[in-house]
Amino acid sequence: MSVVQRERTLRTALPGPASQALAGRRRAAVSSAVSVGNDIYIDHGDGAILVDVDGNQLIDFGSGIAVASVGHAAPAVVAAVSEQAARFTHTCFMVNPYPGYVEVCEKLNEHTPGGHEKRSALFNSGAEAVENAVKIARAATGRQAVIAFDHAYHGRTNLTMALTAKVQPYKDGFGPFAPEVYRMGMAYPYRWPGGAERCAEEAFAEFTSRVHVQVGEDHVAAVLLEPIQGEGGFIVPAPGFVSMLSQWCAAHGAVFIADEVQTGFCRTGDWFASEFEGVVPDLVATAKAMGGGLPLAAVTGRAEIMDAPVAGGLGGTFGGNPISCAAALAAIGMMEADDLAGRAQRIGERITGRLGELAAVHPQIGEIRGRGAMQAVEVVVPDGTKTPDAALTKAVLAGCARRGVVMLGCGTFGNVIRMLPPLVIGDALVEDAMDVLAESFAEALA
Ligand code: PLZ
Repeated sequence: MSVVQRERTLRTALPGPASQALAGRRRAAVSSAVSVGNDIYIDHGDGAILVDVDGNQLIDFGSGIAVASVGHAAPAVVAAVSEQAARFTHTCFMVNPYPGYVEVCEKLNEHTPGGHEKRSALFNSGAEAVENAVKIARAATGRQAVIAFDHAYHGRTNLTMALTAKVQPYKDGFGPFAPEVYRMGMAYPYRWPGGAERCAEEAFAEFTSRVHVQVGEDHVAAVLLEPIQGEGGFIVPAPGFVSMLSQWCAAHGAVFIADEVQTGFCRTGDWFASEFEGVVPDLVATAKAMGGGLPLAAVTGRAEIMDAPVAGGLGGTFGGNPISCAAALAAIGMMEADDLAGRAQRIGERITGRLGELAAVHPQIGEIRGRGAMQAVEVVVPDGTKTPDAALTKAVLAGCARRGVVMLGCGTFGNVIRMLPPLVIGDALVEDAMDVLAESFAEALA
């Protein structure tokens, strides 16, 4: 099933006839509320290549939203999954525990920031991890208020919808939302009214004063932040903002929760993005890449906080499924053995080099930002106003899709193109995908 040549090859126009037939069946069978970026149906994958049902080979620059960091059908993951499936697929850890769950928790405690004593608990999805982190913080502090930020994305369950900032499409028609969630301004350098240099200090000053006026410091159970915001537009907080928030939490007895669901597991060039500023979060929520493509999520943190909820207070039927744990151990093993964090840095350098060339000819690229293999461009009207250009963004993404490169958009204003290739991608595929991005920009602007 592995591909003969790891390269982009198109046999049909995209989407091809077999994909188009499936698209018709999808419209008849699948709720239209679950939308699809491109109706290109996948048959199998290999590394950073996805092969569709018409035999076209696509370059994956999205990794299924930052999941396939170790690549598609990584042999170590395939072997671990097959082996575990033949042993047993489920017992429920709360009924009959098994070694894999414990081993994944040990790995999480080892790799997350900080040398303090830690504990972990496993769940199924990023939203579930974030929601449990809030439960744990509330149990540990005896407080209720949770602070989240503009442009934040934390999930689609009721509590995480309340924590997510963007209304359209995530919250539209789905209220009422969970109470005791307070939203503060994000230190978003590109759009900070006072300019990027003053962004961290001013955003933090605004944070402290608004918390004092609206919430009361003693009521804050947790401050929840993505160390680089993902869905909100790959917003890298102004330097210093993350550490100021974490210090504020320490000073006021609040739990600092880093949502590393998208940034975690080598994506940004470190095991976790919090490490970049030397921040040690009290709790870290993880999911996505840790499972090597299988659903698995976790909360990891200070032992005294993690052990605060009542015994039996955390759990779930499927949390820490044995096959997901086996896949995670194989994926984490690859990250360790192949230094995928180092690889993410080099991928990032290659991508930003190419993006710099592109920005030099297209003033529509307002900003290039990101870290490691998590890079993006913000697309604007080139008249000095920074007006978001969602239409151009959409046209460029459509051009990439037609040429066989899976590239994702994001951003509160729908005007960010993000690059999240598998960390095992080869240089030639990165270059080819960046050529396609350049062609798609040129075409959309012609
Ligand atoms: N926290 C930082 O990025 C998931 C969502 C895509 P789940 N991001 C992709 C969509 O439209 O649903 C995400 C994230 C951060 C939490 C989550 C939620 O993770 O595994 O999707 O629940």
